[in-house]
Amino acid sequence: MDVKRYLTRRRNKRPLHFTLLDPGKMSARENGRIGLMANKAGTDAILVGGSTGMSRRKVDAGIKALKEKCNVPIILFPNQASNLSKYADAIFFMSMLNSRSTQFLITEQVYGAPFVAQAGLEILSMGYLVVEPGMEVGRVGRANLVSRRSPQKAAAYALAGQYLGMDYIYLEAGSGAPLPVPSSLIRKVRETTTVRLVVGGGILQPRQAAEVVASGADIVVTGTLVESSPDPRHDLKGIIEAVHSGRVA
Ligand code: 1GP
Repeated sequence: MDVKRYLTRRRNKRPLHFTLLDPGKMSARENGRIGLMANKAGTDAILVGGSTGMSRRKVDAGIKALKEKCNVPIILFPNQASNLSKYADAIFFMSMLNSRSTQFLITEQVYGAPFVAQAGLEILSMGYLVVEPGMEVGRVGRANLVSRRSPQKAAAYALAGQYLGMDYIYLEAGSGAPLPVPSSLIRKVRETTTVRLVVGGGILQPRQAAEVVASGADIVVTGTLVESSPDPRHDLKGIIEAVHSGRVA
């Protein structure tokens, strides 16, 4: 599967929704079950990643279960080199642009690159930018968080990522954030760059997803929603419709 081509073709029609699943938090079977539900609800791709309780064995098993059940691309969204899997369709090969630690800027990437080459994983290059409050990923990644009131700073980071050759920029508020990345910040990054813009963290309502898209996001990511909602199928459908149509049904 040529994932980049698939995503470009789909994005040319409408904004995209990705579902983030964490094999560190659930069994492979559960991964497959939720992936199938998200696939049926219309999600455009599944990201596999997480920051705690991960191992290559768990990621391999989770991805195999997803590949059995789903027909959308399964894309690695890794937190470290030791959790990569050859079974994915592609990898967001990413650097945390605002980390204070060389580990997340380049060291994990150096460890992971030979594995990625040997596995023949398709590369989607990404600059990852953590915005306040940043949650667990901001803490673990030792991020110099971008203030919610600093659209200029976010745009400068994103432009630097673009100039370094990154095709995607991910604006991340952190999984479980009380509020998504603010519209003013998304808009400024959109106006300043030509990258594919991914936005995630704290998106639980269709209204929030529609606003993120209206501000200029190409791709909206939700994770927590499927884990926390009492009716995930219904809630996910609402979010996906809002992303695809750009408005709340
Ligand atoms: C985390 O942006 C993603 O990397 C998803 O965040 O879990 O808050 O949806 P949520």
